[in-house]
Amino acid sequence: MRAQDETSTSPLRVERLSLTASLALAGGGKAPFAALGYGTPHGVAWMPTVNAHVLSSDGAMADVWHAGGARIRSGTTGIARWRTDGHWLLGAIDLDETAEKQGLAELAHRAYRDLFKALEQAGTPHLQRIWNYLPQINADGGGLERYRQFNLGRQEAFLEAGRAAFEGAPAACALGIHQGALSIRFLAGQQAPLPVENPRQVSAYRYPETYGPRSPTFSRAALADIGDGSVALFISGTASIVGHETVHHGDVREQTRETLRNLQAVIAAANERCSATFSLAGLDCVVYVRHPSDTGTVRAIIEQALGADAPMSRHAVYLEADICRSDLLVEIEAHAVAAGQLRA
Ligand code: 3EB
Repeated sequence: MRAQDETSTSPLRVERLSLTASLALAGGGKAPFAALGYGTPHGVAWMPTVNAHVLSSDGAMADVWHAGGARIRSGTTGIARWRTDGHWLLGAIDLDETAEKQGLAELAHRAYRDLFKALEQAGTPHLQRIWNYLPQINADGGGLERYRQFNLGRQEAFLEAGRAAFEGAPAACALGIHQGALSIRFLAGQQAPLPVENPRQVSAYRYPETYGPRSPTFSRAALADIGDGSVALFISGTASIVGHETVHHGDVREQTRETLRNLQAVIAAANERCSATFSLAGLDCVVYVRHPSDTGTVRAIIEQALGADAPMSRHAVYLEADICRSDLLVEIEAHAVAAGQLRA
């Protein structure tokens, strides 16, 4: 391999592990590149966590990301902390609103401004995927729902930074947590991923104004070349929305079924854009359930649809969270890796 190739490739990999198994990776004092914890302890620098109750019986879990670069650097940019191997970056922002004078729109704006600065500073300019967790997402924040305030500040920051706020926006999810900090996690790299939309849904960045003065900033999914002949599929938070409207109000069973149809549709659209073949059954997903008492019902429908032995059924992490529309009861986000290449 030529020296140039060595510096230009750094395969990215991900594995979903129990808390114990993921912490064991850090034995010998060498932490992995980075991880996203679900119900994991606070204060593990390489494993930012989500302040949400884990509803699945396996307890705390983590998606551990491995990056191929030889040297891992960590840093902070304003309120953003990050780790990079020089090719990939995983960052986190945790902003305690109670200590701030600003409203959520301003805080989201500030958080994303620092996020973009961090990407520039670390030399990994392209966002691959974002995870947003907002305390009290559906609560009113002075005449405007907090999620809608968040959308205001987020879109403004994208526009100000000259980043794609419509076509080409990164894949993302935005969930509500009961308490804690405004938490944003982000994965970035050196090449722009390929955005994917869902033909059953209006693009979220084109939602009509009835959903708020500024539209949400995300694509339905994104495909990324992650090296060594593999493609990653990042699927944004997906819910029971057809067109731009919530369907199956108050019916968690049908909302789950509609969500699975939406996931199927976005996977089919993604498969058109690459030579890899992704399937619903093979996703590593996080299932966000508004009412913990619905967990058994949601799980039963997923297992009915895919079989209890499907990797998606076995690896799913269930978290208690509010969804960004108060009429949504369930949302699923996911990632998967498969052999193949992006189509030009
Ligand atoms: C939806 O389809 C459901 O604001 O970043 C899904 C994924 C949702 C991402 C976001 C919101 C976001 O509109 C909500």
